[in-house]
Amino acid sequence: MPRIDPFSDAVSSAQTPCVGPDTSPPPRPAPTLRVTYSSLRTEGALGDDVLAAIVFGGKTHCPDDPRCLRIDLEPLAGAGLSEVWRGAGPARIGTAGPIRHVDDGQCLAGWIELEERRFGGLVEASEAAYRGLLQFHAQSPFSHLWRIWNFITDINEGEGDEERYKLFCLGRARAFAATHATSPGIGYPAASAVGKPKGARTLQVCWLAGRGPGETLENPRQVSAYHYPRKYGPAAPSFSRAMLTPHPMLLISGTASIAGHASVHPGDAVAQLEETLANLDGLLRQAHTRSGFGSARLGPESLVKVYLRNATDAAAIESRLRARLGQAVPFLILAADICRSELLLEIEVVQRSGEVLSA
Ligand code: 3EB
Repeated sequence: MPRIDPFSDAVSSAQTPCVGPDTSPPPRPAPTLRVTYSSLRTEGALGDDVLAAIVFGGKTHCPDDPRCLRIDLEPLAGAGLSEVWRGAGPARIGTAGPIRHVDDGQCLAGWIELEERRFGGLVEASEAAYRGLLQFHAQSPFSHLWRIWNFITDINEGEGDEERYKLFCLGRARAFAATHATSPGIGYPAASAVGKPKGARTLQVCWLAGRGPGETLENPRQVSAYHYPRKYGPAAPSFSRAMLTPHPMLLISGTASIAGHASVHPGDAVAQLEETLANLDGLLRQAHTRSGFGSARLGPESLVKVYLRNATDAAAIESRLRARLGQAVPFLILAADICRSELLLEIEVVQRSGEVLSA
């Protein structure tokens, strides 16, 4: 199979800003995107500033509201907490074919769920989902894709190039390659891609986009995912390590125990946690020194979500993370499979505030 690297000629530097076809300057005042882990009360409506409320697992209450989305990953810590994204309000709700979206005039939350069998397989479903969302955003005022979450059933099933994560990557890369022809220079968003351990083969893709460009960041400790060598699959993963939005808010991609491009500490979840935290530190330092963002550390400004393969590791991971972050920092641990079978966990972070120190 030919290798697909749609941006090999377009993105010469990891710090290339994410620039889409809409070149108008970001509107003033700055958008007020916020995110919290909150308990959604059983009664009462969501506030009109809520863009999206993501409910995890089968037991947590999900209000009957089109802005709510259930993700079938069971919480192992932080049960009952939902991820609530708020904008400037009031939220406007819309659909475009299979895409559901909510915006506040500045930022947009969108999602799409596709049944794989209706597309003939995961490559095709993945390509369809990404073609759909990329085309939607090419015509939308929210032309800058900042952050994408991918939820894939049985992500480690299949051998070699047929492993389902690699099939997903191939479909995604094809869609980016096709769209690249019409939107040169669009940078890869930050992303997470994790496995749903049970349930129907429905590909769920959720995202955040904005009117203004973000700045992509790469991790000095890691090879950029879009430059991973061939042995990890026929198409390298299409994502950036982090996206600094104009708010400013740093959206850090799912980060795992990968040094360079190799998985390290196989079989040892605690060692993988330490390596992952070192990777997160590397990214936060990069955001601080290169872009003047934030305090360069995990702390009260951080919103932390752990995807954990084995529930038996939850207690050890929770206590070490609690010791590292302190009592005040909320975090979620969700039971999920990780894209490489030897990886036991993946952590994503939203670094919410932080001053911009340089202009
Ligand atoms: C990694 O660093 C771990 O394919 O969208 C993390 C975040 C990972 C996003 C994706 C994959 C993705 O390669 C896996």
